[in-house]
Amino acid sequence: MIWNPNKECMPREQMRELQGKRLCKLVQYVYHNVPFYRHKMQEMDLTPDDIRSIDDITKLPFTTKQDLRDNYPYGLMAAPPSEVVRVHASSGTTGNPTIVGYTRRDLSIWSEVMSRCLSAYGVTRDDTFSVSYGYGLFTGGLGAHYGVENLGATVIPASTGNTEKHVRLIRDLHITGIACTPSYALYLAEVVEKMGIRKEKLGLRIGAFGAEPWTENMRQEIQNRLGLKGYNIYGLSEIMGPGVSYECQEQFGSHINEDHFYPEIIDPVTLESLPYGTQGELVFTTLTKEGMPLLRYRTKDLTSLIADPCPCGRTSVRMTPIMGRSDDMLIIRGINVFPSQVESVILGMKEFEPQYMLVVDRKNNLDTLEVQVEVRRDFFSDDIGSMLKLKKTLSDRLKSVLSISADVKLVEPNSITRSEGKSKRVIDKRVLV
Ligand code: ADP
Ligand code: K
Ligand code: ZN
Repeated sequence: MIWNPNKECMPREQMRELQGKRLCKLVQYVYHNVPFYRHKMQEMDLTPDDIRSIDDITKLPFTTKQDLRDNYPYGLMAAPPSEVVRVHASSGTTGNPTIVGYTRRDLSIWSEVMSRCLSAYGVTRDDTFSVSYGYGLFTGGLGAHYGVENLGATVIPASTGNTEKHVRLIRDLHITGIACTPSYALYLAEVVEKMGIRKEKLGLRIGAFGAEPWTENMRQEIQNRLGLKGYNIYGLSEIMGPGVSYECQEQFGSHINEDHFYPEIIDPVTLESLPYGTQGELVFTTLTKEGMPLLRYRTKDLTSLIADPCPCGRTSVRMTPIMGRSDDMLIIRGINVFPSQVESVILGMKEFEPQYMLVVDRKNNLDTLEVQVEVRRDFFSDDIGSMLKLKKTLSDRLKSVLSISADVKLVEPNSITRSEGKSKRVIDKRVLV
């Protein structure tokens, strides 16, 4: 059940020492290989020799998503191109997408940490595991895929889509585990029910759910309907991808693979470090990454850390479920959506007023996005044909920018509430209890 007891159950003092050693090495490495960090440290009057233990980490500069965008595509890469063997990207916004690169060693560490997660869930070499995160630039698919292989279970690279076929495969190939977003798991449950297949006939045992926030109620719902046990998996492309942290059988917080990803909690406004137990913004330093190592990367994810030892025997720090993001990003069906992306599309079309509203909901257990937009008076008409055409044009453009479909609702001029202070562009009806 514990993939690497040496690391996962390491005494705290020893872990701090290991982290300190790795941090010193990391700081030397980025100082000499990433001009961005060298300049930042020089501005702060820091040299690599000022970092002697893990406690010195608070002296180091933060890294933000904006820094990654400003250095698009490869500006923060520390390894030479000849050493980089894989590239992934985080879903882009109006600006540049975030590109991350991996060396061979990075990929093997990624598989290692993924195997730790899967073992904690109870996956063994006898399991057949379906990876139903999207394969592609997104880290979810390939990240989980190689973790399953590394553990020695059989991987079924199902990806997303074609859900009925997937359900038949689950039944026919005796698939016992599945990695996907919680939304997809619920959708899958519906399709199973529609196909008239009893969950007992499916034989699913373990679910690795993540890539978007989900609640305890959601867990119960999925478990009841699919007849499996659902475990949290957390990660982000900038740090590695899935496998940064994982739930054990206790399911009380997610264990962080802290020999590779050092966690801190800060106040997102003052940037001060916060003690264990306090809610704030999660920050990670990649202690061992070679391709694109990051110092104190601000995730914008809001959580708190638990340092007490876990009854499972692992000694690593745990993070509580993500409460939300410190910015306005929406996660719809596991895909990041920024209101500004929608805005850029709408403002790029002359037919519309710059007045819009995003209504996010959950229907039939799948996230839905409705984009309401005001048609300019001179374009508004009773001719249904022309309105339908306009609606389709906008839908298509939104789809290509957001990579998910939005339901467009054209409304009359002046029908969306104006605001006098900060505008509210999002109504999120998904109740997260
Ligand atoms: P993209 O940016 O392309 O969507 P990422 O995988 O980098 O891909 O997205 C990472 C973000 O997804 C995290 O910062 C977090 O906000 C969210 N996330 C991932 N896993 C979880 C989880 N288990 N619970 C809540 N949020 C999660
Ligand atoms: K290469
Ligand atoms: Zn535990």
